[in-house]
Amino acid sequence: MKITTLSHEQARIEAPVSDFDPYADETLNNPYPHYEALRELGPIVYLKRYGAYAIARHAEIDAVLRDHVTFCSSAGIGLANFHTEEPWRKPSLILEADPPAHGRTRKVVAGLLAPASINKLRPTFEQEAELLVDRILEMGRFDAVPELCAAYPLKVFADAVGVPAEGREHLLPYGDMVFNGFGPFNERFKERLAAAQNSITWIGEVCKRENLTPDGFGAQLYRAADEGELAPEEAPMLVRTLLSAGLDTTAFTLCNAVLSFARHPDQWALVHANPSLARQALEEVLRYESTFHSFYRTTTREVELGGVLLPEWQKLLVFIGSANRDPRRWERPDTFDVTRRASGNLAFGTGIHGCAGQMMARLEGEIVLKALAKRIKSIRLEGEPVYHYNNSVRGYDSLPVSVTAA
Ligand code: OVV
Repeated sequence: MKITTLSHEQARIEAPVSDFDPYADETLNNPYPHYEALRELGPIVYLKRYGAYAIARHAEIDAVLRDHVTFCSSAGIGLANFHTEEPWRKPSLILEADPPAHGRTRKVVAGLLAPASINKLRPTFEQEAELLVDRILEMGRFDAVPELCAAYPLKVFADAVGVPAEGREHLLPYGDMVFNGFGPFNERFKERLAAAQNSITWIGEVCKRENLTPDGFGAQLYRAADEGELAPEEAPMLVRTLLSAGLDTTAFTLCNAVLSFARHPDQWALVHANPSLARQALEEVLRYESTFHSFYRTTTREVELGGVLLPEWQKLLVFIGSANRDPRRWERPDTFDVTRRASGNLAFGTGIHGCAGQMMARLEGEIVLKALAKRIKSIRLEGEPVYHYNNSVRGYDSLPVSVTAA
């Protein structure tokens, strides 16, 4: 093989240029054919509407996420570059930080959310899932978003953090704004930002020590500050991280699970027949209909990626929702198959920024799916799902369904 060194000029010419708009309603309605087209264009493409490069194949995404030195997070994981543009809120101390600063805060939050600590929540989480299943069976026909998918994390996760019951309606709109912020500053984001001012105020208040229950994750973060593991002003910021990242995501994951099973009754039959498949089935939901679809990294130096030379401080769009459908990595990627090995999917990212709450998310998902599997024979769609448009996460506002008891 002849080894050649690309000059800047050659390298730029070799990146296919695309007019693709990842944030158009039409794209979000069904992004998968668009992802396929992007993957086929090449290992990396240039999105001229946004002035950003994009990667949609599993291999490049995995490599980029593992190289946090070259592809940093401190410039923001949306399109805005925090070095040149003012962020809409103070940057997250974990998500929008690089080593060494990232390591210390990440360690404290990872400790809270480690399996040993969250497994203690299992009995409570199971009880809450049973109560919700009782209710939906009684209703028979209902909207799965408010009655199940949103209700569950709004109860169990918000309780676990220790926020008051009153005002929890602010949690999802706040997270919605945060996740819109992982795209461009478009009309969608501007509208939600304008509409969510009261939610921003509420979040600011509940992150304070005096507004948190004494036994939750929030209080534990303040105790970590008492012990010198965190600076005093870092504790409320990390409570904010839990409340930003932990509600919309799990609510939408449950939406994607319910819809996937309603559309694939043969797959539900397998989980119903064998509820111990719940955890593995959840993993396949995360692969097949990933919740978090896209975000950015920023280059810290000139670097070659997929044969293209990227300049320093270049925004790079990473489509993890596409990596999870890449035929280079998965057999029959567009088939929802709960019997497959879906581990290795990038739904929670990978590398040092891999989701710190992923074990919590899996615990919630597994418990809900298992509770449903044990008692519900069929899940039927009874009307058109109402999609919730967001710049980076996929979920629903309404899922009219009916269920029948086992
Ligand atoms: C992973 C994630 C999503 C949203 C917000 C944050 C993290 C945060 O750290 O605030």
